[in-house]
Amino acid sequence: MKQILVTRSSMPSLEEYVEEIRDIWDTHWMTNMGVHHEKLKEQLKGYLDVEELTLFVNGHSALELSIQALKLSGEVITTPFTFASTTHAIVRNGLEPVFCDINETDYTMDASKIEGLITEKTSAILPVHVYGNLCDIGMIEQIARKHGLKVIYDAAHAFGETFGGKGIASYGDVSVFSFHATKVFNTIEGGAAAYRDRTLGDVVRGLLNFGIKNEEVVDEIGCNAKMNEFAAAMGICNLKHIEGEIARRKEVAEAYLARLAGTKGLRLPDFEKSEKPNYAYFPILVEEKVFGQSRDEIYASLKKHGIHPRKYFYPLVNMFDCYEGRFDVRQTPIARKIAERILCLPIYAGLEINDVARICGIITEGR
Ligand code: T4K
Repeated sequence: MKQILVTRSSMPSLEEYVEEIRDIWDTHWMTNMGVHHEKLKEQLKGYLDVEELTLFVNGHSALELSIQALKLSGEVITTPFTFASTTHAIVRNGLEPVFCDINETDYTMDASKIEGLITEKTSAILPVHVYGNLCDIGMIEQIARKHGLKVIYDAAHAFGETFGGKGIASYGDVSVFSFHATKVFNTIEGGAAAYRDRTLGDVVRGLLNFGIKNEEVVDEIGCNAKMNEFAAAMGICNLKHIEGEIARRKEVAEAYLARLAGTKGLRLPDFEKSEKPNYAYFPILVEEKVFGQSRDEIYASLKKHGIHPRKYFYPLVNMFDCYEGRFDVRQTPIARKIAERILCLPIYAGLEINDVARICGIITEGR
């Protein structure tokens, strides 16, 4: 049986990639900020519309080291409706995550609930532009200014998006992207961070190479989080095709919307709310009583047909086994409700429209 996974990495042609990496066989320079690394960085600065960008081995390291560089203390207000990385990055920095509930409509942090969670220990807010849905940037920035808090946006899902006509990473103190194989734009594994304060960028660039300043000076306790040349070369190739990638994803998203629109009990994503949507995910919210089937029943019937959607993000981070006894999931009731009802359908550039039709048929006829 043909298997359709939630996503499938976009790749350039083999010839294109080989051409891009050919010179590495002459130079033998494979990592540590080589020419491909620098070339990709410059290209991405243009595409993401940011003045400064630092590349990383993955999005998680970008998040973890940016938090370290900000020298935060105490508590960080964040969302439980996210990938493990967001919270782990806070905890691995010795900080305490404080979970804010999310909006019913776009699943981002409910900015109206942030102030109620601020204590004298709060040092930052770490919201997520989940599925590429942008957070309430205006309100978050206003609260941060009023209370003297740092803002780190987890923009892992928001590659290429804009707000107010500016690149999404123009907001907050830091914005972090993921270039993992499953993302709209990939460097196999990879990530990046953009900073408001240039000096913060300098600190992070030190941290991602063990804190080595020069051959004789090591002035930070860093680690190794450098993007290598093969990853950067993949990024250079993929960036050439990014407009086609997003256009094709748009076709897939529109095919889903056309077939599922008006289905009672299913809430579909609203791409029109974004200035420049990237169609990273296609989450549907299932209201069992109205639709006639639960999220888990749809998940199971699709699986029977070789289709593998994902329950991003169930369980919530504040329900993870590794955090057992530490958080109370009842404090984020909306997030809990959404996590029990959400299902991300397959979406990627190579997904055929007749497969989208088949997926929609299984969903709607299964009731
Ligand atoms: N913040 C947020 C909000 C994030 O969502 C993420 C990552 C991060 C931070 C951290 O960024 P990174 O450090 O990862 O750069 C996947 C990804 O591994 C992860 O990057 C992503 N979020 C998360 C939402 O999804 P899994 O555990 O679902 O991956 P996996 O291996 O089950 O793959 C999912 C599907 O992707 C497969 O069924 C098929 C396809 N796939 C996968 C791989 C590995 C490919 O087509 N090619 C591949 O090479 O986490």
